[in-house]
Amino acid sequence: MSSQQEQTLVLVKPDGVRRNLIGEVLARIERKGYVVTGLKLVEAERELLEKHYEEHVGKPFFEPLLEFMMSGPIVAARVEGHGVVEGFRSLAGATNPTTAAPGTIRGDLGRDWGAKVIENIVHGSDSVDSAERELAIWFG
Ligand code: RTP
Ligand code: MG
Repeated sequence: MSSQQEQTLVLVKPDGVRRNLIGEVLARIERKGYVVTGLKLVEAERELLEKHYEEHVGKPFFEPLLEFMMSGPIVAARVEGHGVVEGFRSLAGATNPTTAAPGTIRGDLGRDWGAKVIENIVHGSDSVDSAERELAIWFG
């Protein structure tokens, strides 16, 4: 990684993969000018997801969230660029796709399907520290 570059973890969640949105998500990242420096398709195991979502252990949506994240393959991407952590969160939009702003991934491509947990196509690390922790989990 070049000096002062920043990295983030982006996941295309199982709903995004099922809806054939891998290319759309990666295209938006690339059109913005960020660089994909790692990419893989993963069937995530519970143990990995419990680490990834450790901040949500004990919340009512934790079990449905894990079930959702184990419901199909996930695309994990390491994405690089100055300010990319905040920048990708901005591209992704708000957590709830019903109210996420149009122009964002979740706002343009997501909706409420009546699932037990919010299905919102992508994950992006929420801080530089989270990114470092999560990249270690998904990319070792
Ligand atoms: P993410 O971590 O996946 O990038 O999403 P986020 O920061 O916008 O949202 P966060 O609060 O970290 O929640 C993680 C994921 O859990 C699901 N969720 N469902 N009330 C609910 O049904 C609920 N709350 C959260 C979403 O999939 C959310 O992205
Ligand atoms: Mg989060």
